[in-house]
Amino acid sequence: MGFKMTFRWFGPKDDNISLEYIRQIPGIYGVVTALFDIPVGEVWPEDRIFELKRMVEDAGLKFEVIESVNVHEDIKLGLPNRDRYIENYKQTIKNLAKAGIKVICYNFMPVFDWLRTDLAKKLPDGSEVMEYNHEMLKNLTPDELVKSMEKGSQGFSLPGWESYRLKQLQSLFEMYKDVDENKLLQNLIYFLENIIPVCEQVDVKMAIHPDDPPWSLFGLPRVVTNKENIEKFLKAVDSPYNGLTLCTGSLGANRENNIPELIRYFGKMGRIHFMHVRNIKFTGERSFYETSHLSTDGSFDMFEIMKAIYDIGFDGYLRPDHGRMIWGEKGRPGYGLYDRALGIAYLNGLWEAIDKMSKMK
Ligand SMILES: [Mn+2]
Repeated sequence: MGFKMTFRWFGPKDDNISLEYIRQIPGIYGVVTALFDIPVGEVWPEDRIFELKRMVEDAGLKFEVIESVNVHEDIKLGLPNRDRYIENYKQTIKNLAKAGIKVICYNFMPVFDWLRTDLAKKLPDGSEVMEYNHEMLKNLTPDELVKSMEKGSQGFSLPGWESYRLKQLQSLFEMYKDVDENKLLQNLIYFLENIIPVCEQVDVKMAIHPDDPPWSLFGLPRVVTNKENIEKFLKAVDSPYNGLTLCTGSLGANRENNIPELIRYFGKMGRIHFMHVRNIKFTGERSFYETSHLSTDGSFDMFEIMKAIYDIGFDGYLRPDHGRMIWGEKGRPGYGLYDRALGIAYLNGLWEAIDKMSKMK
């Protein structure tokens, strides 16, 4: 028993970290990756998936999790066009299944994916971290936010921040005027009702990523935010294939979300297929920066989080999430090699201790 440790990799063209380096991280099982150049809504071609699979497997790593297959905005908006995009999504699921993919991570966030107000906040020790300052965000327009994210990206593409989509910002906001939280939830359920039977057929589990941060921004609705909301769409399409990516840093940004409790709750339902584990340090009611993974550096008790993952008998996939930039590394904000590798060593250490202590009793 035990989980499978993975590492997010952005592919041969857009990641400065090589698969050879990733393979040298102690305890690594595989990478989670994607075809980042396929426009959202299009079918992922089989030959491209197999090409990626070969590359990963030739490096001695497993290729079993995709993060992410993004959902077309028309599906989230519930536009008549959505059925065409859902058909494409189903075909992508089938193509991924043929290549041995077991879990697909995705999200259902309108317009913006994850967001931060500073992608390189300098800490006293010289390391750089990503920060979310709620007061600062309230004073930004959506356009200003996009500009600041692009400026901080160090020239790397940021996952979920595709420029073609952000060019249509005005019209997207216009279209979301009639979509409230309940409508968005209904659109998510419609999507799941359509794709989950395919997932059951081909044995691919869907794992929705929580909204980051887990509250409404710029008046846009958000639904993957807390226990009650998550339970609604898990129960509405009641299949083990309709599951979660439980991201501790995203859900935990809302202080009312008790992460170890949520892990136990949804874990016992058999609905957690993928774990993102990271720590954050609160600087205000809704403000925080992303620390190293260590409990004493942040606001979460990482021992309690790993203990909950252990206690539910988790045998799915897990990865460290955003790390700091340290040791002079230049790279995609949140996705450097060094600090995420340190995170893995630490999480593996906690796990070994928990495992051995539990067996001593
Ligand atoms: Mn995450």
